[in-house]
Amino acid sequence: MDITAYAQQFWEEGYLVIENFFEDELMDQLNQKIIDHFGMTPDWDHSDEFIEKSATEVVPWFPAREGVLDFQVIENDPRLNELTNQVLGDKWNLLYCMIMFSKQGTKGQAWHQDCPPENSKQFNLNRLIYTHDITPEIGGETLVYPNSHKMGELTSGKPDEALDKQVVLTPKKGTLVLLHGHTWHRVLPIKGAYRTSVNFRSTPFGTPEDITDIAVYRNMRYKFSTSEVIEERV
Ligand SMILES: O=C(O)CCC(=O)C(=O)O
Repeated sequence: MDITAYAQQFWEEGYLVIENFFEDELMDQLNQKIIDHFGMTPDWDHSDEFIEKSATEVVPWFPAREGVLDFQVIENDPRLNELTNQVLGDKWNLLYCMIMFSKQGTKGQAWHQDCPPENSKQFNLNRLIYTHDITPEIGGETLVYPNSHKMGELTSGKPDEALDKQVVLTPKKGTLVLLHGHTWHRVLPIKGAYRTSVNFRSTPFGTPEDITDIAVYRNMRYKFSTSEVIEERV
C-alpha cells in the first residue's frame, strides 16, 4: 500500500476509496452487531423538523458512548492509523465512532458538508467502513463532488437534486472511504432491507471538538446540539 500516494490522492480529490481494506469475516461480525443493535425498524433519533427539511433519514449510534467496544479493532488498525497520519499529520484526534443506519424505503442523506467550510484548516475527516455491499439494487450509494473540499460552501438549492459533476460510489464490504468533511456528499435512497456505514471521524490537531455540531445543507445550516435551523439558505 503506497500510503503517500493515497494521501496525495485524498488531498487532490477530497475523498479516497480503497477496496478490500478489511476482511469479510470481521465485516460480517460487525455487521451482525449493528443489526443486533438497530433491528430493522429503529426509531428516529433526529427531530421531525430536521428529517423533513434536510431530506435525511438516518439513525446514528455511538457505540463507545455505551461501552460497546467491538468496533475498536478498526480504530486500532495500524494501516488505518498510518494512513490517517499521512493525511492529517502525526497529531490528530479521534472525534467519535458513529454508525449510521437507514431503513428500507428511506431517503438516505441529502447533499451536505459535515461542518462549515469557512476555515479550511478546521474540518472532520470521515473514515468510513462498509460492513456490507452497497449496490445499485440495494441503493444507498454515496455521492461525492470531487474537489469540493476546496470550493467553499455547498451551493444552495434543492436538497437532493443531481449535481453535474457528482461521482457515484458503490463501496463493497470491507471498503474504506476517506471523505473530507468539507467535500459535498450525499447518500441515495435505500431500496434494500437496510443500509449502514461505520464512521471513525477524526480531526486535525487543534480542531474544536464540536466541529461537526453545525452541518451545511443546500437549504439550511443546522445545529445538532440545539436541534435548530440556524440559517435558512435560498
Ligand atoms: O455513509 C456514508 O456513505 C456517508 C456518511 C455521511 O454522509 C456522513 O458521515 O456525513
